Amino acid sequence: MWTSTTTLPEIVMKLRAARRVLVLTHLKPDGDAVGSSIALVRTLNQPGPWNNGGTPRAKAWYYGPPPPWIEDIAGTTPHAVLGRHDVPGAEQPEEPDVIAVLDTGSWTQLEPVADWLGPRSQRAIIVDHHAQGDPELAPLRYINVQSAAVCEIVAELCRQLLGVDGIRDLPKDIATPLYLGLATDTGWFRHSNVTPGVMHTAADLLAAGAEHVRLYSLTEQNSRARLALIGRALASIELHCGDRLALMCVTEQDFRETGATPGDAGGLTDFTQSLPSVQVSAFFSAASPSEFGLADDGKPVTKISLRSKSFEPAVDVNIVAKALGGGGHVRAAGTRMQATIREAKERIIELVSAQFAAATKG
Ligand SMILES: [Mn+2]
Repeated sequence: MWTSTTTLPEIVMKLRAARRVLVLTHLKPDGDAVGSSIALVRTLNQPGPWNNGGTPRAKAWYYGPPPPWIEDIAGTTPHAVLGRHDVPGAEQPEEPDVIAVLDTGSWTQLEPVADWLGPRSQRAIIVDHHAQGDPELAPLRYINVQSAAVCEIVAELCRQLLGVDGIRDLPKDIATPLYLGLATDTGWFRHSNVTPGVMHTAADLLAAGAEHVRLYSLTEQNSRARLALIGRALASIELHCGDRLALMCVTEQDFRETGATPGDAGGLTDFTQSLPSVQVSAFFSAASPSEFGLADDGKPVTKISLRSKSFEPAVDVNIVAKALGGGGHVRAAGTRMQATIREAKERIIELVSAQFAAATKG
């Protein structure tokens, strides 16, 4: 069962007792993944009674193409960006006592380190807010699907680890990456996952000095290549299911001709949600097998991102993504298929039509 098996105070005890902690997160780390992992590493490396006066003992690993701003956020905080051919653990001969896995709990999202993590999974602790995961990945799991971002949970974890009264008392360099995760997972506080709790946490992080203006300009900038790619994507929009389903795509040719990279295709799924008739948005992007740690056997890979508006009849896009081997949340989910964009579109039309039919009946 994908449920919590532990509490934050118990995780705090384990982390405080650990001599070395490795922090892992999902492939192609986003703002929540990078923000939560950097915040936790900085917290564990803070000078304190639990780490012999401040010897750095925690480190984060990233894999899959990282966002262009990763070094600006991570700075000198111990971290490694593993390349496709890097062997996990080669540069870290000392074994971690605890492996903290943040913002995911599924083997497919940890593909590049799965072989390394497998025999060490008894030492892993998952902190996640996703609706699905692989329970056998770690015996200790703290999962809260109500949390808008894993950074919302990790903010409280950092508070308890440092033993401060409130989130507003966290050091500025810990508050800033936490704010990044909260902001990006809520679409800068616009999505349906925004709650009073999210705003309270955001306010506390701002009070702690989170550099929100720097974060926004750092992560929300467009390059000319990305704007050209957005132009291609907008030109590709198709409507189905009585204008309730919007499809948008970027092909391998679009990437080549605009000079855009896979990282430039982020956040495009939200564009078609601005059409009043649209309830479900699907975005298809040509991907290289290596992006997902797959062998390149010449088969095309299509990445699919799904969004659903919350008005009735509500469509659960997590069910759609799950049917294709992916997952996520009710309103935002994703998957990948070894298929052409055309084939992937057909499957999505089929699955979303079935969801509309079910929603109307129910
Ligand atoms: Mn997240």
